[in-house]
Amino acid sequence: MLNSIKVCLIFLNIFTIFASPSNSNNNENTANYYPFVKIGSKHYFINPSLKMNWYESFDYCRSIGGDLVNIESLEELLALQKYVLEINIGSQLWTDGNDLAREGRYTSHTTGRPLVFVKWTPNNPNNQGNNEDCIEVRLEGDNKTLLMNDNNCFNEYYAICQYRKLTANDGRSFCVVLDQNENCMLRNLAEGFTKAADMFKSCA
Ligand SMILES: [Ca+2]
Ligand SMILES: [Ca+2]
Repeated sequence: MLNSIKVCLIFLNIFTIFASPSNSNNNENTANYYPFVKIGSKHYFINPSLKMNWYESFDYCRSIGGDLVNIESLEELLALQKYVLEINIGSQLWTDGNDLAREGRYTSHTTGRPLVFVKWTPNNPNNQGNNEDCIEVRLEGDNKTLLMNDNNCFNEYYAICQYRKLTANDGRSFCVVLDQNENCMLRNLAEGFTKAADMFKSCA
């Protein structure tokens, strides 16, 4: 069992090595983010042909390499507002915010932490019918302002997915588990893969 865990960690660590800043030039290529598009400082994807309940939306975003959006600032909300207006989707859209675990305590399902930013529609969140635990964003008023509202998690809306990036913390967490020899072995293995990839390139 321990060996299986180590093998998993080894492959995850190899992935981290290849996804390190030394390869960042490729990662900046927009094509690598497909179908996500850059809006402000993040990459997002909204499927205009798919409305889902909140749980399905969360699974859907995970299945394409993302998470339901965790809106962290007014700048991010305004950038999304501009994009939603541009694509003229004109409806309600799910975010990852919810108070499913404890009524009135709104957390990000992506980070597991309290929301760092909220901008509610008037008189919300109101947990209407004691049955509103998931946060949508919707265009409100003549000014078409994107604002948040708690709503029934089983309502079907579009999902705003955000691209999920490995962070430096992900790399560190694996290194803590592996000892120095194993990390050296991984580095050698990664270098071996790089050399093999170069060899195949020269064949082409
Ligand atoms: Ca609630
Ligand atoms: Ca509400």
